Amino acid sequence: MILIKLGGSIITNKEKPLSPRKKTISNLSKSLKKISEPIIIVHGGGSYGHYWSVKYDMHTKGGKYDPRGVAIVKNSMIELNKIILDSLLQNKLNPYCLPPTDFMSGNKPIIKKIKEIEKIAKAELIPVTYGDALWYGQNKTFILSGDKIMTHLAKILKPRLCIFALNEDGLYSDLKSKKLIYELHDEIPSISENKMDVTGGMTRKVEEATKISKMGINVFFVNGNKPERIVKAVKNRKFEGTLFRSK
Ligand code: IP8
Repeated sequence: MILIKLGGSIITNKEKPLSPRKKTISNLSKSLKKISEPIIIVHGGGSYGHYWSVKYDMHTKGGKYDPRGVAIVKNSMIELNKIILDSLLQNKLNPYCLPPTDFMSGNKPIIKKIKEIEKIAKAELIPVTYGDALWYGQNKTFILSGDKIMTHLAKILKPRLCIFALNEDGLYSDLKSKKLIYELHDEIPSISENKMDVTGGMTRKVEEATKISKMGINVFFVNGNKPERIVKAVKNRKFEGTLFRSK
């Protein structure tokens, strides 16, 4: 089984509020169609969820947020999720919409529910979930990042490979020359940040990837604009991106 995170920066234009990159999403769907193994998709918030989270001053640490903000963030994620589902359907894939409230209780994963997701994926359906604003009791809400969801799912489901599709070729050892790091073991590379990201952007992604690789699972950062690279990686032909090789 393969876990794939479609980053917000690849499925939306992060510079422009509420702007899906429909052509890119469709190209990604077409490539995913070429994968014969069960897959689970997680997607980020991009210029939907993050845009509204910033507007309403909501952050991952959680708190008593403006209910209007919570409602709008959740609604915007459903909108973005629908765009992804529509694209998968149009490309003859069978997505199974799975809001994170289906398998999270506050900030805790529900193990039994997550185990069920594997069965859905093995039944030729593609579970599709996403980062979201989640209630966690006592009037508090937090923003659950899709990156964090990847770690929760990886820990319980032990996929063969975790893929993060980004708007970059991978991680760079030097941001100026954009020299790509092909393989990482323990070292943490230097990272550039995007201000529209309430869940910690690339730093968070690298943190989660490191946690997952320590579980004995390979993690691959790849350019989502070149979706054929995802297919090649899944088929073990070539890793054109950054591979966090597990121990
Ligand atoms: O883009 C965050 O998910 P991420 C989703 O995967 C929201 O960090 C609601 C901002």
